[in-house]
Amino acid sequence: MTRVLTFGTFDLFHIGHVNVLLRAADLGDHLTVGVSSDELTMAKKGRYPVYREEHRLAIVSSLACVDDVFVEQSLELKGEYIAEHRADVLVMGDDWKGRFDHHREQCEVIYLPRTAEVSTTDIIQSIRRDLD
Ligand code: C2G
Repeated sequence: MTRVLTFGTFDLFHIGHVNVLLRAADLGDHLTVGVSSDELTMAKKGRYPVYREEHRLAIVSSLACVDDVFVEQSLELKGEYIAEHRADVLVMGDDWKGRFDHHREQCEVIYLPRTAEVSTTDIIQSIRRDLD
């Protein structure tokens, strides 16, 4: 059984999130998703997510392609998370390309291309524009 692990904030859940999770699930038999905590998202992106942590976890865990979820507290704990969840494959979006290569000692590391022309930031901006 091949166990896949991936990470993300998954705020304002959109088609780019669906695509990466379906592709990650296709790489193995079991998919675990580390959903970034509100505080980690603030540290990564400089703003709190629109949807709070419990809601983002509930959305991601409700997907048929996702077997397990947990809260990702820090980018620096990847090695511990890989070991804890016995991951054979770590999947990341290619905006993180190269960043987690040192985990190749522990498991396979695959960067998947992002879906073009959709992002949480663009959705927030377009709602703001429409309200103005
Ligand atoms: N994504 C995508 N295409 C988009 C937008 C997002 O493929 N248009 C992917 C990202 O590459 C990532 C996942 O969707 O794999 C979640 O994206 P974010 O919520 O932006 O999360 P991110 O900041 O990449 O979190 O440990 C690392 C992080 O927590 C990764």
